[in-house]
Amino acid sequence: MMVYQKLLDIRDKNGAGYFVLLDPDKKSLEDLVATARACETHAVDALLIGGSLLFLEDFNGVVKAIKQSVSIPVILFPGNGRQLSKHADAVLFLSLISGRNPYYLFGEQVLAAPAVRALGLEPIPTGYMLVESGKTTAAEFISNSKPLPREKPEIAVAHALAAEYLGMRLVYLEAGSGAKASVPEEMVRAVSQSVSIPVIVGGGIRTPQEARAKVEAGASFVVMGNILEKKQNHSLIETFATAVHRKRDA
Ligand code: 1GP
Repeated sequence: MMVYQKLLDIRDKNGAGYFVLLDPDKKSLEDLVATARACETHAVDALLIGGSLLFLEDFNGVVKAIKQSVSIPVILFPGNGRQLSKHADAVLFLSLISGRNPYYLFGEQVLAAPAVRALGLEPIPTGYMLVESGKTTAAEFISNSKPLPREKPEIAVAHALAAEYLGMRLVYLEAGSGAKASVPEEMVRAVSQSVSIPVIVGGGIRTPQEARAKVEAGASFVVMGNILEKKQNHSLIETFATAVHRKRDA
């Protein structure tokens, strides 16, 4: 089964899916593998691997080691075309649609597309939208693009609709890793009610209640990275999973 279909099935079964982002620059290989295993044990639905930069030399080796330690989907979430590996199950094929920097809208994608095909990766076309979150995030700085204003959900809706009409399969509302404030529920709700493709929400989510609020607002998938890197507390993973997986309140 294709990974995209698997994700839809997970969402339908659990109410929403819970993804954990592993940034290979932020942990040792041993820690990454241990966290990946803990994620699988504690009901995480899929792992995302990627970051805005890549200092690490052996990206491929890291993805291989993680893939060999878990059976949940391992999905690349690349900050650039260097972050590709045949050992992953799929790649979020991102276009940074909130910005107007042509390189991140369609430039890097052209360079990466032949590699995606050669590596046999399933590309999942994803409209990636940065949302203002109180401070400059790495994604914003590196991409040299403006985030969407957080108090203007209608602008986010217009972008998400355009993504759907262009054939994208996911919309990712991103406050940025370690963001001061996560994407407002009002925006998550407005976007989720306007498009028929699933909405992923990530960046700056620090508590299970906050994760739950994104699901109640309509998010199909919730992503967490930083909080797990900081706390090294594996039981926290399960608390988040339970919050995300509870079926929506009627
Ligand atoms: C970043 O959405 C992810 O791309 C996760 O963000 O690290 O803040 O949880 P955090």
